[in-house]
Amino acid sequence: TTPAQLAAAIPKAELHIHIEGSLEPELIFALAQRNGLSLPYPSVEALRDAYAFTNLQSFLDIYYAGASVLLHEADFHDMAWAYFLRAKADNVVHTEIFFDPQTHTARGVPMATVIQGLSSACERARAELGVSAALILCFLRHLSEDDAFATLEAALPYRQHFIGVGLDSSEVGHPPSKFSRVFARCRELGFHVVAHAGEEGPPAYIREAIDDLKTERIDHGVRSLEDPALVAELARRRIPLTVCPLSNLKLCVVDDLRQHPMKRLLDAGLCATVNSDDPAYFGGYMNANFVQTVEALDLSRDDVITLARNSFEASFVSATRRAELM
Ligand code: ES4
Ligand code: ZN
Repeated sequence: TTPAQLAAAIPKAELHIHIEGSLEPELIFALAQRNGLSLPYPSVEALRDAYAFTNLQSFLDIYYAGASVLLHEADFHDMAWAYFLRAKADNVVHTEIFFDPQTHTARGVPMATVIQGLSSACERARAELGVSAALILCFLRHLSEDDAFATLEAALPYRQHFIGVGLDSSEVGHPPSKFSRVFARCRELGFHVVAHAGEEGPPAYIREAIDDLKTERIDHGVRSLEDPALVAELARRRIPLTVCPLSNLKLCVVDDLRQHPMKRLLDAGLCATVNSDDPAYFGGYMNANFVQTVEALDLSRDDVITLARNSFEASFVSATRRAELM
């Protein structure tokens, strides 16, 4: 077995996937038709041709536009189910899924519609595919902390349907400390806490996420390498990084996968993991990310095993499910 073949075959967990980022252009068009909406693109091909990003914001603009076709519970369910079929095909056995309720509630979609549609798909994935899945509610960091508090309030009647909270959207100019109070409340409530940091933002944002928000993982975190003391602390405390190689390539965080920092992160002793982020937009699901990274960086079989083991170590799976998986 080559390292790339092992990467594809090995059971793994996915910990950084935005479910709205799994919406393929074909499904965007099908849902638009089902819901009687018109799109500002004439065809699936024209929409896909618009997926040429230069940075995070240029991606987010089109990602939020794509999500606007989601109106009904069945739309959220169908989107997540399509992702679970892809995950299963890539030997993902456990997944922790981000969703962005504010993107939908701002358009008048009820919180119940969003959460019940996604949650029923998670239950179905476990029953029909043997894939365990949990939801992580993300606050949009370009909006206010008051808006995040209102979102938390609206979601609390459904609290049994999500295990944690995260922080995503436009990073630069919106440091983690903007959300200190709402994250403190979420920790009190017993939610797991994670945050995007150090994707485009500086290492200081990673420090704020761990010190101020007390996050249990960092989403992306690739810019940690600019601060050796920070790397040492992340390694010592085993704070995982959920890294997304094809995302970094498509958003021009790296020019070429051969320059991707994954090998340096592993060599620094960090608990780094491979994830797809927004697979419909960035050119591939879990195994596309894993295999292309292994090939570009000439990773070894041991590196592959470390990455798969890290994905379970970094996950929030229950002790009983962990025993089944590891
Ligand atoms: C995202 Cl790649 C990325 N970064 C920040 N926020 C996001 N939301 C969806 N994808
Ligand atoms: Zn992300």
